Amino acid sequence: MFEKVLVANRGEIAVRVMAACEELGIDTVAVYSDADRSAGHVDYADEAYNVGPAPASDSYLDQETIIETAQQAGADAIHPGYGFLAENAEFARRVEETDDITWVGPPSDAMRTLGEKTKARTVMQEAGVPVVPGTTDPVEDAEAVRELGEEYGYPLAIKAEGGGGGRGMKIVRSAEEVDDALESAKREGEAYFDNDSVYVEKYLEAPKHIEVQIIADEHGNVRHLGERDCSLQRRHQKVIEEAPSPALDADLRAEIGEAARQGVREAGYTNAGTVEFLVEDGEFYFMEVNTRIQVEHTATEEVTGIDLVRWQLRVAAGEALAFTQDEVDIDGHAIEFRINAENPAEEFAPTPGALETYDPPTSIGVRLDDAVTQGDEIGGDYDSMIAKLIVHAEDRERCLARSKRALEHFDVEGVATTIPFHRLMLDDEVFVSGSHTTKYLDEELDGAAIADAVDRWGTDSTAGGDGQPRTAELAVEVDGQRFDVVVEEGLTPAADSSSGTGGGGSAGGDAGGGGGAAAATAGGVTAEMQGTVLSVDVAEGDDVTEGDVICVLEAMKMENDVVASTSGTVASVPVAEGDSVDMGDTLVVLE
Ligand code: MV4
Repeated sequence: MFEKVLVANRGEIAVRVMAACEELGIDTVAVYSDADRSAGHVDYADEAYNVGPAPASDSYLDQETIIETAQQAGADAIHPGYGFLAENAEFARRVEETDDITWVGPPSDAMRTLGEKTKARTVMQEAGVPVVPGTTDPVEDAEAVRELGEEYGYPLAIKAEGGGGGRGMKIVRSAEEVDDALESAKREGEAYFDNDSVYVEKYLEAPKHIEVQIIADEHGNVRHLGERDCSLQRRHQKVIEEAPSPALDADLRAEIGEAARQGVREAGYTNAGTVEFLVEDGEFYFMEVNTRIQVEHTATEEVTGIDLVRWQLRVAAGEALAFTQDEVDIDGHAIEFRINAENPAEEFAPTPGALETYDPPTSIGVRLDDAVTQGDEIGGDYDSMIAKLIVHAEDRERCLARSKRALEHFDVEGVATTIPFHRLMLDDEVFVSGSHTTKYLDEELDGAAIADAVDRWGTDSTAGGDGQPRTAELAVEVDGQRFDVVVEEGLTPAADSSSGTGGGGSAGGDAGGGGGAAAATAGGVTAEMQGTVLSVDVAEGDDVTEGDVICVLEAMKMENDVVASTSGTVASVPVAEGDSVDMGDTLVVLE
């Protein structure tokens, strides 16, 4: 097994990979950009190296620097995560050719073949996998496309050879549209993928997106780990993924899994990968292969109990898969929700900002993959993902109920998130029935319902931003019963410094005034409850201004900032860090 792995990525996937390394006893190396000096993945790693400025092209995509960093750190393998360099066959080849460093991924040759869509179609066809009716050779001119239109009927899809993720795909509904569509598909292919070669498929109007998880070793063993249903997409961005698909029966499931297995075997594939299919009217058609670990691999892990990233590392190190196909069992149902810093009411526009509150749900059946903590900034340099919430239960119905519970208890403030959208989906008849197709979000769901969901469940900064007064919550007790009341902001008493969450209190910088664990007025600042002095932030002779933190007191398992309620000079500090204090003890004397 490897001794030290460099993870060429950031965010939750970098942490996920490092977690697998840690359990295997492998040391971890992070790389980071100038924008990520204090990012979660840097914190998690055993060592970390700056690989350049914030733009990904100057850091996370800098192949040479990353390989040099691995050599400098003495790493014996590189794991690319997803995105960035993960599907770059050229980078994979460079790593393969570097002495003493192993590529944790498929062979670069297999990546190259499967990355070219007509080659991938050919490989699949040779393995007996059904592909969408169409060409396996590039089409040269409009006349050839029109002939295919005669043969298969319209609509057709013209797709760029290097394409994927919806880029470079044009739909043609009649012979008259062929010339323009062909030209524009070629133009996009050239612009995005440096390849103006295109091919043609029959266009399916409303398919489901079903993808099969594969893992293969270097000893000829290929296993599939069942499918995921990723039909809920917005402009080719997945938002919710689930395993297994609510739309497949046992026969189709077995058939599609077996097809995926045969297909990647034919391609000489090893490591983890995903075979994507379109499913319509009980038929399935190969679409493309993703030669990486995917964002939504977690849903498969939850239902199979198989640690996919651990197996990526083990097969890359030459180990054989230790389970047979028969031993892969699908246990219950799992749904992954992408929690992004985006405003669903504004076309899902990214909303960078600080996570003023970040309090994810816990308890049975809930997994959270993230790399952030409260107070972190969600920057605009990379994707907008804050976390992945993965919910697992015995069956889909219970998984939906558990998901409602988990999302209700996911508190985020400071940025807009996709949480209100997910809560909307859990009440949405079409999604709940499992019959949604890839068209559903873009063409069928009512946009007003999304805006309503954000109004109802969004945070203050996203809900009702229409000139109405901002409100705040206040807890009151009436005859011993607790009530949460909503009051207009400005009518609230000075913010209570003890109301933060444990540990986050001092970092949150809530210096709103005295109260809570201590009272800090001119003269003696006294502790209002028994506690421990965590830090003393002033010394004799210091001038303090109203609102300055004087010391931090831990009381009732919370960190409380003791702040000055008036300005003055510190006359004496009778306590020191680590002291236990009782209620009424003087902490600081101001004059
Ligand atoms: C298709 C298709 C229908 N018929 N191909 C979109 C992304 C790209 N990777 C392939 N895509 C599609 N290819 C044929 N022949 C419909 C889509 C498609 C889609 C596929 C998966 C998930 C969401 C989608 C949304 C719109 C269109």
